[in-house]
Amino acid sequence: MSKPRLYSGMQPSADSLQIGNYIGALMQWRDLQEAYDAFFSVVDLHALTQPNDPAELREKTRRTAAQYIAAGIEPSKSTLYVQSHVPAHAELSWILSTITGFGEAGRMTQFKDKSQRYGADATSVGLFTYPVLMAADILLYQADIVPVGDDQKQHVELTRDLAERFNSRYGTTFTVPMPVIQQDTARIYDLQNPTAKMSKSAESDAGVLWLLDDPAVSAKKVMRAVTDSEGSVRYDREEKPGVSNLLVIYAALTGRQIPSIEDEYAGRGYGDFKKGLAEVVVAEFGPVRERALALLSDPAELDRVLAANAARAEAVATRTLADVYDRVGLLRRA
Ligand code: AQP
Repeated sequence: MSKPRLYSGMQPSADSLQIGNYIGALMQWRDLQEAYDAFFSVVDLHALTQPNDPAELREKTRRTAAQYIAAGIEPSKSTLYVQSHVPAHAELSWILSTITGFGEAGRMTQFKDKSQRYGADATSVGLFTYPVLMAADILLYQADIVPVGDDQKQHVELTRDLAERFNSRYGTTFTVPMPVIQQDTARIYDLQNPTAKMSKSAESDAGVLWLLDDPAVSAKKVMRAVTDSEGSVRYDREEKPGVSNLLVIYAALTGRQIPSIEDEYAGRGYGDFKKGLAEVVVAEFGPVRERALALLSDPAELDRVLAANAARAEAVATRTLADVYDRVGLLRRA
């Protein structure tokens, strides 16, 4: 029996991914790729909704793909490709935009937040239609599940609505996907501002643990992480956001339960705890960083892997798109 399908992706919006991307997404993807026919995309078309230097965007795209592989996504097992290599994404996005209500798209909270942040002049139509492109990404592959962060849940809901609308108007064409929302315990916060989500686009570098940071730099950032004056290693998201965040990172990277880590560091200061965590972080990311840098030292080979994977993705995507074109009444090219 064929495996159920999974689709997910990340934007190439920085030179390096951050540890939140790793714990919140890549670690799950790595596990899920065994049981699912998984499609993992570097969503470069989405990244165009923010200003980019063209040469840098190309480089960030390669670097993001290299980090997927370095983190354990296997291009021979999963389909790991660059979104713009498969033109059907943009094509299906257009068709779906014709069945998306203007008001419906306007209700997306991420658009409201981002457009407010950028201001009217820097807000593009592309940012407005971003969720429709995301729906196309998912529906092209007939994905059964879409692992995403909480902030993307509304976009997957829109995807489901569009799939159901299309299916009822034109006959069953799309699989209606289920979102798989990451656990709250997989959410990582900024080390310097532990009530804000750690993010690739954070204003300050000090609170972000980059996957490609030099291990000594990562260790230093852990040692300087904001904690509190209580001095006890105890999980309490409300009262002790800094220490709780460090505990979550520790637990996620070691596979241990938080109470067992609290026990280990009971009666010992934050210095010891941070030192322990710094060792865990360096042990986990040192090898990932080395693998990523090795892959990036041979861009031609990396591009070849991405091209082969894009061909696999395209074979699935063009089938869906041809069906969609037929159903909506576009005349086939003779
Ligand atoms: N802090 C985080 N904790 C847990 N998971 C996180 N993810 C991102 N930050 C954290 C997960 O990583 C994936 C990346 O998705 P994305 O690149 O499309 O954008 P994002 O969610 O907006 O991630 P960033 O790092 O904050 O990027 P920028 O700054 O470019 O917006 C998603 O699965 C997300 O849940």
